[in-house]
Amino acid sequence: RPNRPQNQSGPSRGQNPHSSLSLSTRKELYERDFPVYKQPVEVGCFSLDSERRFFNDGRQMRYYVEPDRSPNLDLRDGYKDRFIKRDDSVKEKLDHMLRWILANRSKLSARGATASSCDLDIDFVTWRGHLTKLLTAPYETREGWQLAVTRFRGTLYISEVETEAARRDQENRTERHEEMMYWGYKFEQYTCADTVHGRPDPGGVLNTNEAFCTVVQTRLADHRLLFSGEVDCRDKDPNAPAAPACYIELKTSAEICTPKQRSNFHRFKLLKWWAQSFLPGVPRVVAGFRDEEGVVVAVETFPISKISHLIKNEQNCWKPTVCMNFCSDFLSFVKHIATEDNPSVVYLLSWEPRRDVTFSVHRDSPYCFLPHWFVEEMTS
Ligand code: 0WD
Ligand code: CA
Repeated sequence: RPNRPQNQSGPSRGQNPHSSLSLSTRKELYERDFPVYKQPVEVGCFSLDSERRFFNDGRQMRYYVEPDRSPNLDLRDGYKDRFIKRDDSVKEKLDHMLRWILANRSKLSARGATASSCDLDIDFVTWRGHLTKLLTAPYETREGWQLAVTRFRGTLYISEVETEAARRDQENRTERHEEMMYWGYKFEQYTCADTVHGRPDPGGVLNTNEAFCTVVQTRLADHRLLFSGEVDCRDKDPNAPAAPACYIELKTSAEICTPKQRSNFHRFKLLKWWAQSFLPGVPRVVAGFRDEEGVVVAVETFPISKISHLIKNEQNCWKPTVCMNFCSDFLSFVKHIATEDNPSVVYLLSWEPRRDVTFSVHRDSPYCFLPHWFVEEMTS
């Protein structure tokens, strides 16, 4: 099937929005009622240890410990001598999620534990981070993306492919930028304990191989979704609500000193924070505001449900409904084009800012991402 992008800009009311071979990201097209988004339900979790080994349990879960009022946390501490960085040249694709699916298959199939080999009761499997990119696309002006899609036994699997531009950026990172990427993890170390009554250990070695991920199930319009996202920590109060409502997302951001900085924070950063946590139903973000030297000088909690009110005073600001409607229409577009059920076929959806989403089809190519161990076990 040819990749034949059209100039036509769909979707719009009153016509089939997915009749063309491309999809517009223009925000005006998605300003309609908020689509149905079911409360995400945690169906499981998994952990990756200091050597990036998978465990089908919550052993890497951490507990939030609130820092002092005027904290003065030095985020540069330990960068040179107590930091083990995950090898990001290893592309893990969906592998950890697929392992989780195999270990928990009976929870997911329509017939439950009675049939181990039947199909999953799910339309889409992906990482939360990929969905975040879809939600923010109508407002993104800098970075494009490529998403590989494979239909296998009725379920559509979505896995990101690194763009050329992203690979170049990664190779050309400055030493300052490398160090600033460490700051976010360091803030986690200052605010998270390994046990419910424990204390954070800022003197320990920081290892970014370690991760705790939640797996949630939900529905967006008529799309049944299963996705996983990394969770920083949880509320340690024994009376806290069940997951995902007890989870807390941690962020660092430059301190805000001018009205211009505040406006940019609302228009760009809060969009990303909202999209990332709204998807899995994580109710709050705890932000550490740091100075130019990497010292956290203030800590503030942002309830996700209040973010859309906070931004209402900004001129031509982002709207949650546009994000969700675009995502929903994107998933409909994927269902429409990715028709061949075959683990060795990849539909590659590509997008650059100010362009439409287009696609190409690849058979037995390096884009294939469903591993043999997954295909075989799902088929047997
Ligand atoms: O392209 C990706 N996002 C991939 C992610 C490709 C292959 C694997 N992964 C997995 C890893 O297993 C990781 O544990 O990503 C998991 C996190 O997935 P996510 O929650 O869907 O990703 P996202 O929402 O983009 O990021 C959440 C956190 C980040 O925290 P901040 O506060 O900076 O948003 O996960 C970390 C990062 O700390 N993170 C990653 N960790 C490992 N590999 C990656 C990555 N590629 N991207 C972000
Ligand atoms: Ca975080």
